[in-house]
Amino acid sequence: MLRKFAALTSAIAACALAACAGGAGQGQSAAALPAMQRSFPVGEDLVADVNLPKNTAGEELPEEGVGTQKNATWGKIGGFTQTAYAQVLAFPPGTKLTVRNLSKDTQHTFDIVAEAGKAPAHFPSKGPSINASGGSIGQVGYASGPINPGKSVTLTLSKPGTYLIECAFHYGEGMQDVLIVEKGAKPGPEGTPSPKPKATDPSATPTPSAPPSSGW
Ligand SMILES: [Cu+2]
Repeated sequence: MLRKFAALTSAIAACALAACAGGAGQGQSAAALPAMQRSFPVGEDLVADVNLPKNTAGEELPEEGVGTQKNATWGKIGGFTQTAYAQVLAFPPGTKLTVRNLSKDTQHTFDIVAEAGKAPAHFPSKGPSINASGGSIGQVGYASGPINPGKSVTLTLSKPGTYLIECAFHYGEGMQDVLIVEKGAKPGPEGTPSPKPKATDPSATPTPSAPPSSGW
C-alpha cells in the first residue's frame, strides 16, 4: 500500500514539476494526472482517486481521506469537498450541482438541513432525512436519499444563501458542512488531509513532503 501511495505521490509531484495544466484536460496526455486529482490510501490496498469536475461536490467519510477541518468561521466541518479535502462549499446561484459519493462501499446522502444563520455553524440535533425529498431544488428541506458508492445526484442551487448540509447516515461521524450559494462564490480553504501515510518506503525516492496541493 505504501509503495503504491508513494508512486502516486511521485506521479503527482512529477505532474506539478511538469506544470500540468488544470481543468479541461484537452490536449493533455492520458497519462498525466489532472491538477485536481488526489490519491490516498483508503484501506489495506486500496487507493481512491478523486478528480472533481466543475460544479461538482464530493462526499465520503472523513477518514476515507477527505478529512475534516476546524474552520475559523464555521467550526468543525468535514466529509464534503469540491476540490480534494474538506472545505466549505460555495457555488454561484443557478449552479446545477452534481454531488458524488466518493466512497468505495458506503452509501451517503446530501441533505440541506437549515439556513446557517450566524457563525459558527449550529447543526440541528435531530438527524436529517434518509429518504429523498424536495425534488431537485437545492434549498432547505432538500434530501437526496441514499446515494450509492460512486454514484451522483444533481440539484439546482437557485436561492442564494448559506446552508448547513449533512449526510443522514454519518452526520454524527463528521459529515457536516456549510454550503454557500452566492454570486462569485469561492470554496473555502481545504482542511488537513487524513489519513496521512506515516512511514516512508525505504525503496522509494524521498519526495518533498509538500502537500499534493502544490500548484492547485
Ligand atoms: Cu455518509
